[in-house]
Amino acid sequence: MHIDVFTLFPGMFVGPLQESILKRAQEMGRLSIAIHNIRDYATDKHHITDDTPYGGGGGMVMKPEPIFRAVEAILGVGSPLPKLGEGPGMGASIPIILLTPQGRLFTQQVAQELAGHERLALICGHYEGVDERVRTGLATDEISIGDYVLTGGELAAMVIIDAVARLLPGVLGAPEAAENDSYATGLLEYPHYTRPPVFRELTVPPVLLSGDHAEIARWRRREAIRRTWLRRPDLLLIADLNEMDRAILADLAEETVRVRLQS
Ligand code: 6GU
Repeated sequence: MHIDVFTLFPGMFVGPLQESILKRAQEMGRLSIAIHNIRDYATDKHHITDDTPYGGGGGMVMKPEPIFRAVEAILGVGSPLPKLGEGPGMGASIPIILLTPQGRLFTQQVAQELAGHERLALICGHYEGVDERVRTGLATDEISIGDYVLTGGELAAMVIIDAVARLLPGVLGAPEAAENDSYATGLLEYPHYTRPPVFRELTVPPVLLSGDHAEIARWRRREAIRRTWLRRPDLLLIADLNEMDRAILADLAEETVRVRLQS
């Protein structure tokens, strides 16, 4: 996959993309990332990229021309750029994703969807906002990474790159590593332990040392359901639960009632 990032702050991307799994993904040739400075595409003498909002009010707004020029220079002007609202079926066209707090929520499902593309373009919004014509005339999608406000789309772009990169074939060591993730299964992950068996009097659940793989699988499923029930009951409503999972859930509910009656 190739990802083009359009930003006013390319320096923010130095570091996070050059470490660990993202570094390896690039070295393996599974991922390439190009960071483009929007300012380089401003045509005026001072390379101005923002301006005051029409209608007044505080703050600055990112001007449309440098962003259009940058994206068209890199992706190729005249290539049929699909418009927002055309939905899926965009075929081989490149998603042009605007990153702002107004976008659709980024989830594991969206990460999987994006991982299916050969190429992505990410535009990082900044300041009080981006001229609306970037949204209506250039972007094909608009994404937010959560219900909070960041100073700009750069950190969001890095979050998306990270979440998408680890889904690309061959990037993670074991193929099952991504499949067992929280959210991929619809449940939070079960607790993990490694050596030593006793650390500061904290022990490892004996079942994990038993070598009984069927029993271990049952324990893990139960603990994943327990954790999801306690921390994110909203996920259980949409999780893919089988008969045995439902029995575990009923059992956990009973266990909780027992514990409450005891205390
Ligand atoms: Cl994509 N941008 C900004 N500025 N803030 C955000 C965001 C994006 N997603 C959540 N908060």
